[in-house]
Amino acid sequence: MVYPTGLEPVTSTFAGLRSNPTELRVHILFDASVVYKKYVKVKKKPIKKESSFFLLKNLLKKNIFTHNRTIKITHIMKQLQSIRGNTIIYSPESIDVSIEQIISERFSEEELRETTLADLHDPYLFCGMKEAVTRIKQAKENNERVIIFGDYDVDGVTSTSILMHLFKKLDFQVSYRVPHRVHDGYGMKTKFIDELAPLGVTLIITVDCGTRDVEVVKYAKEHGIDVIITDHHAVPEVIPEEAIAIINPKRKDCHYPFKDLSGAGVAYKLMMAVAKEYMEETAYQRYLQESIDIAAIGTVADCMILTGENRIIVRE
Ligand SMILES: [Mn+2]
Repeated sequence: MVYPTGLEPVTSTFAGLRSNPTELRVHILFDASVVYKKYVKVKKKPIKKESSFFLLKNLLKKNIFTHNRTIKITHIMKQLQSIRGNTIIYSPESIDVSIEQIISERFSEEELRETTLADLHDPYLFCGMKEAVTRIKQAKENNERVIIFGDYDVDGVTSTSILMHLFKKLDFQVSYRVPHRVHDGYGMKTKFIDELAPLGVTLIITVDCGTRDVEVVKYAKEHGIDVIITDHHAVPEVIPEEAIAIINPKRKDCHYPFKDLSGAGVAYKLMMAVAKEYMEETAYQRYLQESIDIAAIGTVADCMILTGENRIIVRE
C-alpha cells in the first residue's frame, strides 16, 4: 500500500494491541500527531496548543489530506468512538473488528509471519561487519581502551547498554559516553575526542549515531582513535570514509535484508557477531535471548515498524 508522504504507517503501538484495547487510542492519536507535524512542517505554521486530534479533524475539514486511509481513520473514529477532549472512547464489542481491519490494511501476510530468534539474519550480511569484528578483536588482544559512544534517547541508551554489557562480560577495557541532550546535542563532536584522547582511548564504537560525523571521525583518527560506526539514521551523500566500518542498514551499498532496525537493533547485530567469536554455542544462544529485551525497548521507543526482525526482537 502506498501512503502519502508523512502518513507512513506508525505501528509500534501494535505491541500488545490485542490484549490491551486502550492501545488503539494511542495509535490513532499518534497517527494524528504525525499528520499534525507534517502539516506544520509543510505550512511552516507555528505549533498551536491544540490537541493533535482536533488538528487532524480540522485538516480533514480543509481537505488537505484526501487519501483513503485518512478518511478511514475518521470513519473508524466516528463509528466506534465518542470524543471528549483528547480522550477517545470506543465500544468494546467492535474493537476487534477495527483492529483486524487496521492490521489487514497495513501489513502483508509475510510481514506478520510467526518467527523466532533463529530467523534473525546473519550479522555478516552487513557491510563493514567483518572489518568491525576484526578491529574489536584486535582491541581485546591489545587490551585497548574502548568507548561506546551513544545517544541520549531511549534507543541510544539501550544501544549503549547492549554493547557495554557484552564488552564488560568479555573483559574489555570499556566505558561509555552519552551526550547531554541540551548541552551536547546529538552525535559525536570534536570536544569528545579532546576529552577521550588524553585518557588513552584508541577505539570508539558509536551506537544510534555517527553516520554523518565525517569531520569528527577524521579528527579522531588524527588523535589516534579509530571509529566503528553503528547507526540506523538516514545516510547522507558524504559519509565518514575514514571510519573502520560504517554499519548502517540504510547505506545504499549495504544489502542487509532488513532496513528498519533501530539503533539498538543494529547494536544487537554487532553484539551477535562479536559474541559469536568468544562464546560457546549454548552460551551464545542464551546470551542472545537474555539481551534481546533491551533491544526490544529501543525498537519500540524509537517507533520502529513492527515487522521483520523488529517483530522478532519485540516478540522474543
Ligand atoms: Mn534511534
